[in-house]
Amino acid sequence: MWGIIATWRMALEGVTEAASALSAGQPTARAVVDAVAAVEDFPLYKSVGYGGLPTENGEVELDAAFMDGDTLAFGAVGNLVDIANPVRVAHALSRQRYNSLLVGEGAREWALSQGFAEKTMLTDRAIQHYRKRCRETLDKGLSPYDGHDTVGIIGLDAHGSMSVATSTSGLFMKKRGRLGDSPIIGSGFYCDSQIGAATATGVGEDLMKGCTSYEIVRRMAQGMTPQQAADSVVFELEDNLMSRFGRVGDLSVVCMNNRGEFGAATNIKTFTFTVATASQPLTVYLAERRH
Ligand code: SD4
Repeated sequence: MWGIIATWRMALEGVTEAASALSAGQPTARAVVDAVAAVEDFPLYKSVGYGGLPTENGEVELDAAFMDGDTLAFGAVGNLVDIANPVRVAHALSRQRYNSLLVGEGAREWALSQGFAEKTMLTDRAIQHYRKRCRETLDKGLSPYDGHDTVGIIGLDAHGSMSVATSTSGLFMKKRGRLGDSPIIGSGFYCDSQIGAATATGVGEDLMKGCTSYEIVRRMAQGMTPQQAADSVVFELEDNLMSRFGRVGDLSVVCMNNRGEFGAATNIKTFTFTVATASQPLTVYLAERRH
């Protein structure tokens, strides 16, 4: 069995390539990292990699992670500025024994020392979009933190190995130095080849409160199906935060177990995700709020 699942439709092109690599028996790490890097490279996605929206002070600070489900090794970067593919830096860090999570200038220095390419990640289009959204947010009284599109991809290869990777420019209007869940192990991603993997997208400040991805994997280990684990974690977290604070941000997750069974849950109206497995062709699904 092999399988791949990704948040959002934007991952479609990368996932298509990854699915053919996995079906040809290629290892999961490469398939997943290449698929996330394809999303990072695409200039029209405003929430990931090149063309991502800047922080308040005009820099594109990117977060990314990679986790190997065989060894539980992970690597992650936060607030990385002007390096072409944060997910590749995260993957390289997962091979180090220490310094698994590097942020800011230190992450950039390490990436450069390893030969990763510098690239100006801020585009004119992103600047214009940022300004337009700021105006709309003020004019319409919207919350600046609404809307989300982090890419998270889980792969299962024909040898039974699993991995997960994430990449994001974080929340719109975030402050300089702000980290969300995407580079935080257990929150934005978790992967154990003996069980399964999960990844999240939405308001990191809330996803982190539930250690969301770890909790989904833990529930799969206890015998829940991926769908049961995804639904129960998202809606229990939502109820918990609503009862304590009276508000909750967007929470969306996808997960897969090591048999290629998958699940997805969201507390927003609709959330798209993409799946392909040995037993089903590439499909874009629309998850709906079910609570
Ligand atoms: C974060 N979870 O930084 C990410 C945001 C997200 O598209 O999903 N953005 O909190």
